[in-house]
Amino acid sequence: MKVMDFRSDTVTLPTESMLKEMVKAPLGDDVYGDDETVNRLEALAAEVMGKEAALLVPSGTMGNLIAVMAHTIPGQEIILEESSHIYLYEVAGIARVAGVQARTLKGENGALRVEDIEAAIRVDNIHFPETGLICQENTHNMGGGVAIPLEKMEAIYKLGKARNIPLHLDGARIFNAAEALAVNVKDIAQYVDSVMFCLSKGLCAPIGSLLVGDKAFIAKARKFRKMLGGGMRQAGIIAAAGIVALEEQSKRLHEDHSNAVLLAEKLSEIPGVKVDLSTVHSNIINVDFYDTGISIPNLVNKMRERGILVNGRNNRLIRFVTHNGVTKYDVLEAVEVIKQICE
Ligand code: TLP
Repeated sequence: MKVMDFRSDTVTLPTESMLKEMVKAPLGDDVYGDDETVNRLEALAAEVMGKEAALLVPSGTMGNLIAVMAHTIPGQEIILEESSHIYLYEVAGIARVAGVQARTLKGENGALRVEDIEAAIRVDNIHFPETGLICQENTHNMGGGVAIPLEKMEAIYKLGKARNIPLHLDGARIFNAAEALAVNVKDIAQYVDSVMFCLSKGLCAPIGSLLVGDKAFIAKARKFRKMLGGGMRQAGIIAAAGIVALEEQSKRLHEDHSNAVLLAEKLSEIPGVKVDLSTVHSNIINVDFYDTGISIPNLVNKMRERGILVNGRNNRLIRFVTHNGVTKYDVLEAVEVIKQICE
């Protein structure tokens, strides 16, 4: 049976050119700084994001955790959107490992409001922790892949700078955000001190994320990476795929975005199925199946039996993610099958 996997863009397989580059990559021990290919990827990542330096880490989760550790001291409080990945899906690493307290704020489709952040910043009081960091996410995963506009990020940046609070961006899908906003990734990254972005999602690399920031921040981050066991040896094997991800795969994301629009439009024609088309900005869509009267676990199983893999979000939403492994024809075929399931 043909399988159409809409669970995540993390399921993408390395491309032919990645596999070729991995085999011939010059390698060395990266803990000594000797891996030429890792050094090349880190230099490229810093340049692309307009920052001084970069660090290759095994996963987005580790990159975010290291960023929080490098920006804060234990006992501080950090501001996050209440459905952000760092808060919901990273096993409370910020609490257990970084030792900070989360102050969550309700966003609008994932976007934090600058007024809410201003009100949440702690004042000097013997009872209060200090606010140590403001985190944002762009595109916003739980918000349905929405791209947060630059003006909002700029306003938050100005507030952070005025109050001397650093800013971190979970930019796991920053290239999708740049595509959706029709800007360069640098234009987004300029409004934060550090960005974590993933090579292993829509960009198709098998493993790896990067953390970018200024030199002093990355030097601190490098030490925390070692502490967490993320110091890798001949990591050029994965960095080689990462270079291809940045150079080639970042240019094809518009295909995933148009497939997401097609999928959203076609699914919303099925009776009982709803998609807020105004939130379909990138490659993630949240689809509301509540009015079909079929439970989400049941729908997910029925789709699986017919070769369509998806993840349920809650008791009404299923998330669909488009990526290099699904074509326009897969989208149309999947819609036909889902129509039959919902009838
Ligand atoms: N997201 C995964 C799952 O963990 C939910 C997915 O399939 O979308 N930030 C954001 C915004 C993410 O979506 C993810 C992964 C991460 C960070 C963590 O990256 P990894 O999986 O590399 O640790």
